[in-house]
Amino acid sequence: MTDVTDSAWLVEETGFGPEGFDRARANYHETIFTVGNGRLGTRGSLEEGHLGQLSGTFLGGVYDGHEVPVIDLVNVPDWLDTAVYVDGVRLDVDTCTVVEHRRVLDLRDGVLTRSTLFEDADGRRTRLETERCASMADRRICALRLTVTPENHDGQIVVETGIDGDRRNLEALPVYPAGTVFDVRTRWEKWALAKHMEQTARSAADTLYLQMRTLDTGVELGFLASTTFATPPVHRAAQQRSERVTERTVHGGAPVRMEKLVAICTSRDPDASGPLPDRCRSALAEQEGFGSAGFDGAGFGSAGFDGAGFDGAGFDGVVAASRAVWEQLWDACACEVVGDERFTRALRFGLYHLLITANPDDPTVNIGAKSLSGEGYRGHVFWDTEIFMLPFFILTQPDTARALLRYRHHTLDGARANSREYGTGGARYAWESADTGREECPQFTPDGANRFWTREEEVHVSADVAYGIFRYVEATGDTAFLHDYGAEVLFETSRFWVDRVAASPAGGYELRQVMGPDEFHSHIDNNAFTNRLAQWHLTRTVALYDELRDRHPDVLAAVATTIGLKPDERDRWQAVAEGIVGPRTVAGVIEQFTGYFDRDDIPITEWDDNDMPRYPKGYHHFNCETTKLLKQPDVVMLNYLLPDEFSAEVKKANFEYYEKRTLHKSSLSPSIHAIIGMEVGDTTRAVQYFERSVLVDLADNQGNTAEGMHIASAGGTWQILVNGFGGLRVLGGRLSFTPWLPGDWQGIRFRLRWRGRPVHVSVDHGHVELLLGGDAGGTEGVLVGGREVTLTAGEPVRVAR
Ligand code: IFM
Repeated sequence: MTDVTDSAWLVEETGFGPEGFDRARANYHETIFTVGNGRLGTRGSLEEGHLGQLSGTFLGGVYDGHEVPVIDLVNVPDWLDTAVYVDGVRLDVDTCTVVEHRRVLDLRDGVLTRSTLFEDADGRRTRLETERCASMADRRICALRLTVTPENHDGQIVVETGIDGDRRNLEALPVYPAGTVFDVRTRWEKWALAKHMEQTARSAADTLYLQMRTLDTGVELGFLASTTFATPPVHRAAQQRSERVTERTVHGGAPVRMEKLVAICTSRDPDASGPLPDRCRSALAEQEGFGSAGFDGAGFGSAGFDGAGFDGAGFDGVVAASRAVWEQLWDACACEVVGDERFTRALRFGLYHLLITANPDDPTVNIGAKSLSGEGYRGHVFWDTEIFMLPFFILTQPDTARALLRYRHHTLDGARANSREYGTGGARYAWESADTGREECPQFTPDGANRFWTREEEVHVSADVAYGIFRYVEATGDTAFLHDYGAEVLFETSRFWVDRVAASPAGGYELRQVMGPDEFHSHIDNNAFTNRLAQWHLTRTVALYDELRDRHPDVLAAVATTIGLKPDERDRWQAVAEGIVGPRTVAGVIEQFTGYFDRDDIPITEWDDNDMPRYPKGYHHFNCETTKLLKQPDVVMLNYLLPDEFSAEVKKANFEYYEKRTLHKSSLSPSIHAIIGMEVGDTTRAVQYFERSVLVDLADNQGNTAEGMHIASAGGTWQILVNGFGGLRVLGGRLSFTPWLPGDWQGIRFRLRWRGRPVHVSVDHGHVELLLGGDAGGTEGVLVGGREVTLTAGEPVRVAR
């Protein structure tokens, strides 16, 4: 087991006795124990499986829509697929008693370690230990190590391991009477299942190879597994049947120790060329020294039977290489609540999940609302990326931020088609996007009972993408990105806005029939958030156009040629930006949309155990239209996103007004109220929202972590640390820190990257300490509590608060 040297880096599951394995929480643990590397995620399911398990491996960008109403992120072949038998009895939680069970996820290197002691009906006790990881150093590689140790017997041990391609996605649960509860063993069996793959090749000899193809999208997926044993098995048989390849090894002595390396290559990998089996083979061969005979044609025998199995780097080598990359990742985003292990662990846990779901090397993929940790929201990409997660990547892992934004450029054709479909020009980003950028948002709830309008009306996502681009360029100075990709996206989305607006009878332009971030109100006109962000988008794009025209005419000419841009379009963007109607304001409170102030004011009077509001009696997700109740922040979100543009009084007035009416029925919501709560002085509420947000998945406080991580909330939680407690805003293009700390905290630390240089920030009750990194001599002007401070690289600065 992992050495417990720093428990603020470790997430654990522990059980003893008859309840040693908590079946009711198995799916929750599968989500939180997901291992991954940005390219793929594998849920933390037990290798041997059990009733009620919801296992899955997901590869970024691998979607399929075969015979389902809405495209799915495909649950691809299971590379873990391993079972152990003792004298013919299978070791699993359905067959045996679990005497002890412990798992530890080490956030430092992404290795999930397990130790389970099983007892069978005849009293034989056998310990099964595993370690697994998805390599960060080579995203094609996954590794598993298995140790089987009999504790009170000398029974025969058989290990079966392979690749299982017989996988299904969950499709829909039939409608049952309200209140129906299913046994945890059978709950997933009630669901209709969607098949998304067919086998295209397989072989089972020295190595195990399975190739599957997604049925509609035609993505080929190659999985090649190679095993080595510390002590040669006495017998080995490779087996194959439809969609599954395995090997069965019989062992003459104990303990049994196996290492399994799996290479996963696909036809959609960037720069992929050559046959998939060859690419998988060379990926394994590159894992220096790993049981080479197992896959080079010399035969399993020489690697597996001569005891030479662990000669080379093997599992440890994969982990060591991966750990070296993890160290760099953590170095860039280290953070801590000083002296508070629980919050530090929870913050790191969120960052771990962000890091394992974003791939800096693939600009054709993005992050789904449940990351690569589950099937919730079918792997679709929302505004969650640009508004909740991108700030973390921009300010700590800018290469990853760049790749995430390039996905928007990659899917621009899909966005163009979306816009055409709704009768406008340019490009309109999908509310729910997958592999092509086409709109994938369902129109109805799965039971058909309720209509969603987000697909048609939540158009602010196009401005959110623009917001992400401008914030990225501001923080990194990466004008090459702007020139090569950003400008085209910004121009095309600006074209969408000028077609989407309607002339107002009172003069100017309106945006009608929209839905703001608060999704309780549909078909509304002039949502303050949407209007203002579209205006900001257009204004910034006009400025960009002018800058390109004046300073980079070649760049402008190239983009203009690509998209057929005419000079008068710029003037139209400006005219619409200047003419978009502003919101009604009463005593500083911005009306969320036209007529909002006239809706029914239904008080929130009850809060749950997490101090989160309950729906007032008689209200639910689909009937708050006529009320002032909000699902999640809308105006308050706007105040946060454009900090330069609203006075302290306006922010306070809006927070106080909308806080009373916000139900926080999205996991995205509390983070924004935490940050603005701190800014306007409602610190009690702010801390409650922080706790809610930071523990959303570890404490499963939404009750649905089983379906996947609330990954936007992890991004929002990082923003609470940095923008809330750290008080970071970018004002007039400069970093500005106005921290606030709860009285019982010692301090916080976090690291940022600003215009190519690291900035280390440390805050306690007396001081803010800042250290600018990078080449000697570099300087950066910042604000601390409103005072100007110049940072010089390598020289720590301590400022009294
Ligand atoms: O994008 C969010 C939305 O704001 C609220 N419902 C869930 C979506 C996906 O996380």
